[in-house]
Amino acid sequence: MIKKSTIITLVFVALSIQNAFAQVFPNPISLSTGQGTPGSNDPIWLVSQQCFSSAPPNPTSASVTFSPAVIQNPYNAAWINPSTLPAPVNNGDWIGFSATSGSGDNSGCYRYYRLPITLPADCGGQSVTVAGSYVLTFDGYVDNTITAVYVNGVNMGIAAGGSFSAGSQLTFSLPGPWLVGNNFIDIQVFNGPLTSPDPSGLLLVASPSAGSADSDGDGVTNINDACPCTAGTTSLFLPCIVIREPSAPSVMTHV
Ligand SMILES: [Ca+2]
Ligand SMILES: [Ca+2]
Ligand SMILES: [Ca+2]
Repeated sequence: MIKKSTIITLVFVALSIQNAFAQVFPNPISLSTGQGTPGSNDPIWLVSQQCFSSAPPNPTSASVTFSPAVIQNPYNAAWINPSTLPAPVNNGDWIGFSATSGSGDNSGCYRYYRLPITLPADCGGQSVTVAGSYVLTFDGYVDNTITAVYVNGVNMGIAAGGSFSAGSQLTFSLPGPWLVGNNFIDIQVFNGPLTSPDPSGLLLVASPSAGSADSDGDGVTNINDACPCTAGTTSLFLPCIVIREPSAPSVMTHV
């Protein structure tokens, strides 16, 4: 006969494991656009169904509705080849409103690309709601221009820029404001010029220029850290899963 205390212990262990899985901060590499088969829906990125001709509303407004972004098939030949980016950020691809947005999409208008992410309560011992405790730094390649970036509806005030060729990326950092639980990163993209249709797309990856940022202080920089907010070695129950394409060389460290 199983003792009541044993059952309680087993339930506690089960809840702890579930809790541990709920407390994983995403490694920045796992957030790249276009991680999937060309022509299929992006597994994590969404795009607004509307292309706003002027004064786009706040992306959290009810008037903005989203559907899955689509991995370009093929991407426009003038755009940077995503596989030429340095490992480990060569795991992404171009996305758009349809599989052929790279050939032509509405132009003279603004679309939002949205990344929903779920965040635990604290990063490296500091509340995630404290600005700068968890920082994501991205490189955005775009046709034609990134015009604004929002975190949970707050405009980050990032100067517009970026383009689609090698070296023309817009690099930007997002220090928050993060919430415990569900968060939204929204990238506002303007597609020009004023002819329609015209190629449009977005390739967003973690920026290698984030350099030495190390949120949990364990000596492994965030971009190479499978658990960027958990210092020390992994235990059996810590789900420090490296999400990578099978073909990509593994450089992340489980610490
Ligand atoms: Ca264009
Ligand atoms: Ca680290
Ligand atoms: Ca770590």
